[in-house]
Amino acid sequence: MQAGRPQLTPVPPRSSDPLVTVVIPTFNERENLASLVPKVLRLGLGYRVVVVDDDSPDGTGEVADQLAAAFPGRVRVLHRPEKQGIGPAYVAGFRAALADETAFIAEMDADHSHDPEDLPRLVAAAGTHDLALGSRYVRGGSTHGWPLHRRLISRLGGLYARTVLRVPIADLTGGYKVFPRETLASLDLDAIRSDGYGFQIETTYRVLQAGGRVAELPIAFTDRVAGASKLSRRIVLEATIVVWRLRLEGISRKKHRVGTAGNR
Ligand SMILES: Nc1nc2c(ncn2[C@@H]2O[C@H](COP(=O)(O)OP(=O)(O)OP(=O)(O)O)[C@@H](O)[C@H]2O)c(=O)[nH]1
Ligand SMILES: [Mg+2]
Repeated sequence: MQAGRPQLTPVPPRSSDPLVTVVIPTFNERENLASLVPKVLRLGLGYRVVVVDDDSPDGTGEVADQLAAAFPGRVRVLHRPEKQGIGPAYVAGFRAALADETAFIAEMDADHSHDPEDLPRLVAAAGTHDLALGSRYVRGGSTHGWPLHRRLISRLGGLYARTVLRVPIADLTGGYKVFPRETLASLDLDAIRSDGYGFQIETTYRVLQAGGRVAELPIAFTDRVAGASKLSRRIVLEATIVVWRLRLEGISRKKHRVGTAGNR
């Protein structure tokens, strides 16, 4: 494991550092997590990580514990007893993040598809909006390394969700987001039951429904570095149903205010 040199004394962040808690759900991401977490922590002393591991058979949970020991006070690990899906993992991680002092809560995949270097830009946008999305499908955004069928599922899924929900968001299914604390605290996390893509659609949609301003910033998304995909037919099917549940809840009637933060 390359968890970096242990920091013996936790260093309190300077008041100028924004406190950002990055929630990373993991299932069999041993190799990826060991190299990702130090990259996130290097962004600044205000950055913290919460890993939510669902008892990964490959020992990701132990790697996460080693990272927590190597970076005391900056890495927390939630161990859940079994694979329960990315949606419930995020909800558990969000609750843990909100229980601590933090100004922003970020979510990102463990597999290096999301570049930590984009985080400060997303955090800056979240400072002036109610949610900042890392977007593959706005000008300047891109996807690398995905085969045609993955690109099609993603593109068509996004188009479908956007059309049914009538929201002007180019990347509704992406999982790289930064919430200001107040936004996340105001969401009824108990009410969010969806998983996978559905979870990403639902959280963004609920922010819009509450009148929140959402910024979409371009990111370069890269196919996972190591490990296997957890995308399944069930996750795609669930998302197609979630979109209609949200629409039929009648919550699409409110006015949306959407801002773009552009390339900052
Ligand atoms: N805790 C937890 N994490 C999960 C679960 N399913 C997926 N994840 C994690 O959620 C993140 C996104 O999952 P991915 O498998 O990368 O899904 P994807 O990005 O749609 O697909 P690929 O990148 O092609 O594999 C990764 O960090 C996974 O390890 C789960 O059931 N529980
Ligand atoms: Mg991935």
